[in-house]
Amino acid sequence: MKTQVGIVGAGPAGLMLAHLLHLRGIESVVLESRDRPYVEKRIRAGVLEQGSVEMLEELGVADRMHQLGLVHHGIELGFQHTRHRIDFPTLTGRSVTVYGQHEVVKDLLAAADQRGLPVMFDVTDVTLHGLDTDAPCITFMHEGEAGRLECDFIAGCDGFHGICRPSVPKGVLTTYDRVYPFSWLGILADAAPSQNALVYMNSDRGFALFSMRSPTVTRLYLQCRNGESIDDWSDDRIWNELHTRLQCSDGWKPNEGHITQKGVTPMRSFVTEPMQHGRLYLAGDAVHIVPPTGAKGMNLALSDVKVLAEALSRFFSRGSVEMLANYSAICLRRVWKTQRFSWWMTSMLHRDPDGTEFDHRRQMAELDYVTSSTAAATALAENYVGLPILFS
Ligand code: RFL
Ligand code: PHB
Repeated sequence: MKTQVGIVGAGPAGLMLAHLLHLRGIESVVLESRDRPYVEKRIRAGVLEQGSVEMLEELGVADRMHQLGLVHHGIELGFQHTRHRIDFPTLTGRSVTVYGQHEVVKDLLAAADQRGLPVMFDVTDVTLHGLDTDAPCITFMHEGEAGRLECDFIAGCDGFHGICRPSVPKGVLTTYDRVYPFSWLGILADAAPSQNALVYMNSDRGFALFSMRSPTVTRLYLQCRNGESIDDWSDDRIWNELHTRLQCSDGWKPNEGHITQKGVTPMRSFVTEPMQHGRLYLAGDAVHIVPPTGAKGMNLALSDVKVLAEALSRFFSRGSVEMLANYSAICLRRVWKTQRFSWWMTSMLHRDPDGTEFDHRRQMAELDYVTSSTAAATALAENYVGLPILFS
């Protein structure tokens, strides 16, 4: 098999790249290790920056998102039992859309079917070859047969646990990371959201987040200890803890409902540089991870592939290698600003188990500042709705 771009991974990054390339007349094949139902049901991110929404619109795959997505014009920051609104349109003229990542993936896959874009599921033993040459290739197993995909370029969109980043020879990449001393316990509940704004709450017992997926489904998160077992969290314990942490002096609280999904996610900040080696270009979680507090992971994955698609298009249409050579440097400017924002939100809102009363008082001062100064609130809002995607 031959194609122009071999894409490893059918997450948001890999699928979006396949569509962006198709729009530019460039062929690709996507290889995915999981089966399609698993990929379409994997519950993860929920917030789309306006730039991500515009990307889906540009691709003509935004109909379901416009129908089912919830446009949010702000978020609330809570501390000392009071919620404070950060209003995005007033501060930035932009907004975000709450729409599940698995819905985005479903929409991209449905459109790939319609447009005849090849996506192969259940592929195993994916191995990269010839990254230092002009003719790299990917070997794999599919339905019991050995496959070989010859390509001009390989896009490594296979997430944090993928094989693309580890395929780069030792000594080429440098990793910068931070592991946080806490995790998130997340639930989905069949309960109508009790208000339409997300609430990021700093409470004495740790962080809590009120979010949603639809008019009938609430998404909630609690800061918990690293290594915590989900078996130790009965539904009653989860609701009690949520009510205690989210308790507000105006009486607001989330509605309870049947918990349909729960899990624990560790938190880390992670960047590998450069984002490219030879003819392998890494994008999304394959090359950087942000803690979820800023709602940035999927959006950052999408902005990487937007840059990559443009760079590949300049190569295939006019033989220009300049943007491809600068791919990593271009992306890293936005990646590091997004890392900074996600780290900052995380540090401002969580209770550090090793923190002191000094740290706590500094956090309260920071929240007071962000919610009372237009300059500080604008800085938060412009990062949350998404910084511009840079092309140079
Ligand atoms: P993905 O989504 O991990 O997709 C990678 C794909 O590659 C496949 N794969 C392989 N395929 C072939 N061969 C191999 N050897 C392979 N190894 C792996 C995998 O099966 C998978 O299909 O990476 P991508 O595309 O870079 O997308 C990144 C996002 O998924 C991630 O950043 C977000 O989910 C992070 N995130 C959030 N991001 C946001 O923008 N907004 C949010 O509100 C938000 N909330 C979250 C989040 C992530 C969370 N968890 C569970 C980590 C909330 C949570 C709780
Ligand atoms: C979610 O709804 O899953 C969600 C929302 C905001 C975040 C993280 C996750 O910051």
